Parts: sequence; C-alpha cells; structure tokens
Amino acid sequence: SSIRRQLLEIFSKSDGEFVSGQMISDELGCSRTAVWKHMEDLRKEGYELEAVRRLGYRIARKPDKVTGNEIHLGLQTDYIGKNIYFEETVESTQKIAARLVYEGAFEGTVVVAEEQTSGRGRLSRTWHSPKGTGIWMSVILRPDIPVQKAPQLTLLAAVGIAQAIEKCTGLSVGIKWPNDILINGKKAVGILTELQADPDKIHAVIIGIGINVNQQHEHLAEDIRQIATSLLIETGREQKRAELMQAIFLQLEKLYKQYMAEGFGIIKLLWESYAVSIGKEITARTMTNAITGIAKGITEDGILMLEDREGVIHYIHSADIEI
Ligand code: BTX
Repeated sequence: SSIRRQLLEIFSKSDGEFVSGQMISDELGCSRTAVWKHMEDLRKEGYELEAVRRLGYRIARKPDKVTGNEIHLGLQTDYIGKNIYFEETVESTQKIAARLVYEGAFEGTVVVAEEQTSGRGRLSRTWHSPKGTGIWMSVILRPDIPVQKAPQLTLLAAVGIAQAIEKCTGLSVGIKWPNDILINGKKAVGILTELQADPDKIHAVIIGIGINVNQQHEHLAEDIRQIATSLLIETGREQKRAELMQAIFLQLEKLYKQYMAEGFGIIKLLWESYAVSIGKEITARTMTNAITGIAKGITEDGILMLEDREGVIHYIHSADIEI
C-alpha cells in the first residue's frame, strides 16, 4: 500500500536512527493508534522493529525480500534481470512468464514470486514453493536457435546456477542430468525449461528455476524431507536471496552470451565437470520403460548417452535418473 511505502521511506531517510511515533503520525497524517497498527503489519512481513519509549521506532533488521528494488540494486548484467515482474503470491511463475512472452516481453525478463501455490516440476509434478524462503522464478530468453537445441539451455542454466551457488556459499554442488542440482546428494534446485515455438522457430524459452534457500530441515514438506535440502541446511547460514539471484543472472548471462557466440562446446565441458552420474551405472526411467546402463556423457545437443550391458548406446531425451 502507499502508506506502507511512505512509512518505509521515512525509516530509510532516518538511516537507522529512531523516529518518533508523533513524527510518523504527522507525516502520514494518521493517528498514533494507526501508526501502531502499521508497525504491526511491518512486523508480520518480517521487519524487526525496535520500539523505545520516548524515542520511537527503529528498523533493526529488514526481511530478506526479492522484490524488483532489492534485485536491481547492484545488478551487474546487461539484460537478464533488468526487467523484473514481481508478485507476492502466484500459482506458478511459469504461467505468468508465458503470458508475458505472448505480450512481447523482452529477453532477460524475469518473473519472481515470494510464494507459489501450484509450483510445478516436470510431467506435472508438484514443486513445493513456500513463502519467503526460496527463489521461485522464471527467466525469459529469446534465442535464435533450432527447436532441437533447446535442451542445451537447461544444461546451460544448471551450470550457471551451480557456479553462482558455489560463489555465494562456498558449497560444492553436483548436477544430475538433466535438471537437478544436488548438494551432498540431495536436491536443492530444480529447473524446468518450457518452450514457445513453431516447428521450425523458437519464440521464447522460459527457464523456471526453483531453489531451496532458507528453509530449515523441518520446514521442508514431508514428502521431500529425505531427498531435498536447502542452502541454509548445508551452510548453517541464511543467504540473502536477492544477492544470489544477482549472481545467478550474471553467470547465466555470461554463459548465454558465450553460447550464442561460440555454441555449446564450452558449456558442455563445464556441465560435464559438474555431472554426478557420468561413468556410473544409472537407470533412466520414462513413462513407459526403464533402461539401466553406464552414463557415457551427453551429446552435442545435450542428450544423455547410456550404454547398456550389450554395449548398445541409448539416447535419452527425457527421463528420471536413478543413480
Ligand atoms: P522435477 O519434476 O524434476 O522435480 C519434481 C519433484 O521434486 C517432485 O515430484 C518432488 O519429489 C521433488 N520436489 C518438489 N518440491 C521440491 C523442492 N522444493 N525441493 C526439492 N525437491 C522438491 C523440477 O522438476 C523443476 C522444478 C522447477 C520449479 C520452478 S519454481 C519457478 C518455476 N515456476 C514453476 O511452477 N516451476 C518452476
């Protein structure tokens, strides 16, 4: 609301000093009781407020937010993240991104939400996206590439996110083909790439990125508690989500520029350096069958190569991998 914005402006001008309740009520033109109510609202949003008799109020700690303002301040990219579409609660950021693409959104536009009520994974699975603790976003790219090369962008995104997480947290991460980022064997990130394309032309690629950031173990949904993790669980520290997003946008943009200029070669090498399953026996499970074999690597198009016991190479376009 505009009152809330004015209130935050008053505090931001006071630069960490106390502001008296009287002054706030004068500036906002409302009663002291109303001021108190607005303070309670800020507390509910995660602001830590200090109230001292005769001195007034002070913001001791701001909540970790991912609105456009937080993301723009200090952003070093040319286009990814320049245009942020933020909403507190959405069904799925992918849905909004699809609409924005249709309306002509620029390359690099990002849709971000504090919470998703029906976040989705691949094959219409659920992606848990609780309020305020993760990064739930969709990045819109408009590459001029053939449709069959689109899977490369999932792998590119995984590399960029892996690099950014390592930079910001010092953790070491692995990538499980095609789209999971694992820390100590557990899933911290999911990536969902969706296309808007004609048979011969891509209009846009929407890269959906879900990252568990500040969830405690007991706050992970029960059905994923054994298989999932968060950056907080792995580092013991809270991570500023906007900072991590800026790092991700920077890495993504670097890789994407390189990809558009020079092709998939270097991205493929980087991806393989993070891959946890290459050279190991894995099972690739699709809707209709399962193939077990040794993961030999990925093709130039980003397709997984699996060698079965008879030495036959299978090319896996889409599957779930069990290691
Ligand atoms: P996926 O199909 O590989 O993974 C989905 C599976 O992962 C679920 O079936 C469940 O077992 C597990 N899972 C669900 N939620 C979580 C979680 N928070 N952490 C770890 N594991 C989980 C992966 O699909 C792709 C996910 C993309 C999510 C982003 S968020 C922003 C964008 N909007 C949207 O609706 N989806 C994408």
